[in-house]
Amino acid sequence: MSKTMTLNEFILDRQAEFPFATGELTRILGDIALASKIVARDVRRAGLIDNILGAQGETNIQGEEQQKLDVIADNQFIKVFKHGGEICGIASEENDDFVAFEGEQAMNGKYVVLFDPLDGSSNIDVNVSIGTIFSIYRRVSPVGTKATLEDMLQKGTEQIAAGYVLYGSSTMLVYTTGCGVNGFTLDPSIGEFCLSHPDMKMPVDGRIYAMNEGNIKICEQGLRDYISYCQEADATPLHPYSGRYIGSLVADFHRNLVKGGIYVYPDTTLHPEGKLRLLYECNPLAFIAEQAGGQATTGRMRVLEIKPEKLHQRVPYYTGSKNMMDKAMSLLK
Ligand code: P6P
Repeated sequence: MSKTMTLNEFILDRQAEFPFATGELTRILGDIALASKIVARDVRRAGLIDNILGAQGETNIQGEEQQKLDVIADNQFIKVFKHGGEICGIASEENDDFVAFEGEQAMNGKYVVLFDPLDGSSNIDVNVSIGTIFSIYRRVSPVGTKATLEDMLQKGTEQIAAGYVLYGSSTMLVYTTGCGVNGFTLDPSIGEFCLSHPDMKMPVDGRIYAMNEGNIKICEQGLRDYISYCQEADATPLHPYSGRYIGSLVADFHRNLVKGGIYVYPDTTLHPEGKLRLLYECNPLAFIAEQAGGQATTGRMRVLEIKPEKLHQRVPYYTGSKNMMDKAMSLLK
């Protein structure tokens, strides 16, 4: 029985892969792990704590009704980032504008974090898996000054680390620093994330497609052709594919990472730019997908190459197994 390796031990063990950090990444990922454990605790009790269930009664910049747990999770992550000493500013799905932290220690931070504190939160009240998604960049503004919007609007190729936490049947943290993808499962008995999925690779093929097919009549013909291909009974030995749509991006993405598959949220007549947000949903998962051997595009270009223009910019999103993505892109063209 090999020794259990905790997240901290793993990061220290792989420190050399992260050349310009003297413990900085350890502290940032440690902060994310701490906040995730607290959010996981609240998610596990959401049905019991009346003041958590239900909407906050406000709407965020996305025009979405904010769930109380959304706000609690957002505050929890901001708190650990603000006091961790490595982060000079953040951008979050739940905050209209980015936040440049005050104080000398924070302004000397070299990194910014962009995150969706609780993606899929409409699933909270029906007890379906939800997730946190995060993306870490080195700041481009001078150390010692306040973080700027430019720090937040960097291409996905500039990410130095990215990952997600899945609050599912177990709580998992999956991340990459550009040297592969590794997954850690929270062991509640010791309160530690332990390495459970080393060197994760997205199967090159799969037979699961994830799309809200309610949009099938308002998306482009090429995608309709691809979904028809997935549903053909004898196109290949893998056919027909299975349709699986959880309605929680992190859960759908994680299943595809483990089993192979494709997730699609296209531009439609209702969402002409797509629904998912580039900076704190699409880019971090695209980094992980590519590091695991998969792909992530807008249907027209590699997501990581997009130069962001707005904090809450939306893009059409296709991500998954290489062969499935190749087929989908060929039909979109
Ligand atoms: P729809 C959740 O709001 C989310 O951002 C993703 O987690 C999820 O995949 C998608 O939107 C669901 O959107 O329009 O299918 O309900």
